[in-house]
Amino acid sequence: MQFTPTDCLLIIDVQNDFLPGGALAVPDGDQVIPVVNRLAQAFGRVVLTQDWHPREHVSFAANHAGTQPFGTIDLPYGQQVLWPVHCVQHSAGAALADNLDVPHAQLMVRKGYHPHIDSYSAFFEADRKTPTGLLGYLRELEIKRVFCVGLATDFCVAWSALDACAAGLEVAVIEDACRAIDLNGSLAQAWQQMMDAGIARLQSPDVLNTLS
Ligand code: VGL
Ligand code: ZN
Repeated sequence: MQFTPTDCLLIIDVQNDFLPGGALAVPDGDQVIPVVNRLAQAFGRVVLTQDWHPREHVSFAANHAGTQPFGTIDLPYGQQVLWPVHCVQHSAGAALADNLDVPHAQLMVRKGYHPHIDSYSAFFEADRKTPTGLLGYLRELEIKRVFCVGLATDFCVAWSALDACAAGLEVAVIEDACRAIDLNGSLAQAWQQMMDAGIARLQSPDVLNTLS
């Protein structure tokens, strides 16, 4: 695969709280790091996202009396999964993984900072209307193709990939550079939605071995 200046690697939420031992640990989440580092070397354009919640965030079970993490509640914008407190602004858990090695990343998009709306997607908050600004950035730089990697496959990666696709970008998800939470079948459902949307499901060796 030939990378061009119109390609972008989008590295989603590779943050301490999503790694083993973190507040919302994704199983084997740390295993994406060497894969992401290797992939990143092949891209000139790299964008990072950072889940970045205020302590009073609506997605935290701890902020809704009588609820438990991994349950759901209905909010004005739809159903919201309740999570353990995670990625609190300025906390160590919100920091990017120490061994993530992408010095050439140009932009970091923070998301989920509004107290009353979650934002799995790097493009739009959970109301599906409020933009983060990432689409405008990519459009101004004439990016045509986005490769999504990171955590978690079935939440922030899938929602970002689906929004990028709906915005008219060509989208691939590099499966072995992602790990999933897999809550009540969410991983299979996410792949089904991504396949239906025409998103490419790639493996990192396919991507890297074909580099010139
Ligand atoms: C994520 C749940 C809550 C993710 C973020 O990065 O996939 N999942 N916040
Ligand atoms: Zn979150």
